[in-house]
Amino acid sequence: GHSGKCIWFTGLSGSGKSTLANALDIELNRRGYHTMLLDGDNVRHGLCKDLGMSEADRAENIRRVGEVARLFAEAGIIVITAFISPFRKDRDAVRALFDDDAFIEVHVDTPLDVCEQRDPKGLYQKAREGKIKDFTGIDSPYEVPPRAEVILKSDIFTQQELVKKLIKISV
Ligand code: GGZ
Repeated sequence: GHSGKCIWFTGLSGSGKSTLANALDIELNRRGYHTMLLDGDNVRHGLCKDLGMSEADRAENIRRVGEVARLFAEAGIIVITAFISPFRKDRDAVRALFDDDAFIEVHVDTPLDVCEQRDPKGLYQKAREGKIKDFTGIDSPYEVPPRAEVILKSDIFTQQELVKKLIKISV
């Protein structure tokens, strides 16, 4: 299909990826586009429930999500994904599955200290206490995307402003 593409959100836990991906999904549906939203909530309990948070397991998580995204994009659907996807090589491998104009990398660029202050699930606190290991930004790296098509500053702009920017680049 022509309009199928993948809008790939990446960013730290608590950066606002899921919230923005959700808001974009709703707005695209409102405008009549067929979309599919993939995030940890619907993927890590099913398709990827055998995977943990090691570097190798994250790579496999992202690989599977990328392949699913490609299948649905080929069917003409706008696929929106929201995963930390902290490793550049994993994101670039997904990018390579798509035509140049069919993969849009969106970096939700919220500073670590802001994410940690939000700490909506108390995970940063647990990571600081050593109760969660390999936590992104604490004891596992986040590799900033050097060439993201979109960079969103969720600590500076409103959700409405950011969704407007996303719509412009999505359709
Ligand atoms: C980072 C973790 C971890 C570790 C559990 N590091 O903010 P959340 O809670 O709701 O989303 C995060 C989610 C990360 O899953 P992803 O599939 O997005 O990760 S990746 O793309 O790297 O494969 C977080 C929670 O799971 N979580 N343990 N160690 N986030």
